[in-house]
Amino acid sequence: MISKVLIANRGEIALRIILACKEMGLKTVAVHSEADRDALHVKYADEDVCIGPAASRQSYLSISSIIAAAEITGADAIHPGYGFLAENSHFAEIANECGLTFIGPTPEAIRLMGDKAKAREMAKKSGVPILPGSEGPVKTHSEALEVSRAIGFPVILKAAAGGGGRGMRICAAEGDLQGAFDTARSEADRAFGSADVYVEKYLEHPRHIEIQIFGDTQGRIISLGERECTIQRRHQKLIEESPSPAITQDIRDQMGQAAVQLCEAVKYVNAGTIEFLFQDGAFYFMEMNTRIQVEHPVTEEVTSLDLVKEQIRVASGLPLTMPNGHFRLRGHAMEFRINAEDPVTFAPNPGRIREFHVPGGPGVRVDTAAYRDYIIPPHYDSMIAKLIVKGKDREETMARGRRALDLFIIEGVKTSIPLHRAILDDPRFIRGDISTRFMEDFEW
Ligand code: MV4
Repeated sequence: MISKVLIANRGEIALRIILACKEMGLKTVAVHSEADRDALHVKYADEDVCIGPAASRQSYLSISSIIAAAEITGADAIHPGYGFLAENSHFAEIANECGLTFIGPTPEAIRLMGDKAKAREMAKKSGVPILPGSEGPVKTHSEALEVSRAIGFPVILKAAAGGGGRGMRICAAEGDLQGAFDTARSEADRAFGSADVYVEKYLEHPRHIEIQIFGDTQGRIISLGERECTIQRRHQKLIEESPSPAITQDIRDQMGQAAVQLCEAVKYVNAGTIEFLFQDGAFYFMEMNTRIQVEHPVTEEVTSLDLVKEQIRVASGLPLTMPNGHFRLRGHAMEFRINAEDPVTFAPNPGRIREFHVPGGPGVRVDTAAYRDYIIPPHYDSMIAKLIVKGKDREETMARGRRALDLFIIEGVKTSIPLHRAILDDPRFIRGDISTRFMEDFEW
């Protein structure tokens, strides 16, 4: 059994994990960089260990420092959160070898799904729809050309070791292919240490819809419905919601079944997300994320589950608490990622928060590690709070979103609150008529 959990992360997700541990009667260990001495996760944890200087590479990404902190404090489990080492199979492996329970999937599952070309092959083998494209990576320009001609332009080249939008190149026509192939490969090589790229038919106006899944060590795998994550900018999600206004119960069942099939094929354990592109009534596998995600609260609000507690249960070898049978989403939820950034240019805007007041009232949840007079360090990402609202339907949820954003007070740093408020007044957003292009056309 787990009795002390080391949280290998910072910010709101470190806090979120501490809350789950407290409810389960587990002790917590925070790790922090020199820049995070005054961070809330350090104050809230039972014990804390400084693991290095501000730079992530020397602290939150330092496997040896984190494992040493676990040994010094006698922690018996590690929760990686999201980002940092969450999808590092080597970290999961070392934790396990040191006798620490990694609260997440197996190193093998992380490694397999981290290779996006292999994940695509696995999806195809398990009967999950994929877009037309290459079988595995394309090694030469002429191979890329052959595949592209067969499936028709436009196509997209994606780094096999990439994901989340990094290392992609769109090709409108044959003439673009040579250049795109070369730059995609060299970018992929530099960014991920592998030049492998694969080809896919490019969809012009898809939605990004993902399925939350969960597996336990008894071999049970369940789908917990979808999240609509189409509103993004530069591959950063801005707003997520569940259910998606575009998904019927029939499509939800089909996507859920496809996601479960893939997870069964890889014997997946713990929380995971299967990302799909959805366009013209059809869905296609895009990639799988082997971690708890930023937007998990949206699913929690429509399922009444605590996904972080389920992660810890499953890692302890206990079965999932969800009853067998069909899972129905109840009500509607939306999450707004509030970043310390210029809402127009999106440039990060770290510094001291002079005033901080979070909204409350019916249907409002705020996940944050920020407080008044907190100094946002410049070394990490700029998300300082997640506002999650829920209601009986999408309309009530949006009304609560407008009300909560209007009453959210953050002074001293610029934030994305005004941008979210403007999106909530956009007729296309209100109709649910969106695609991944939404922010390109958005004017305010
Ligand atoms: C695509 C696509 C269109 N067609 N693949 C972006 C994130 C990465 N996971 C894959 N991405 C895309 N892949 C095909 N075959 C369009 C995107 C894409 C996108 C997807 C989801 C949300 C926002 C996006 C913004 C630009 C491109």
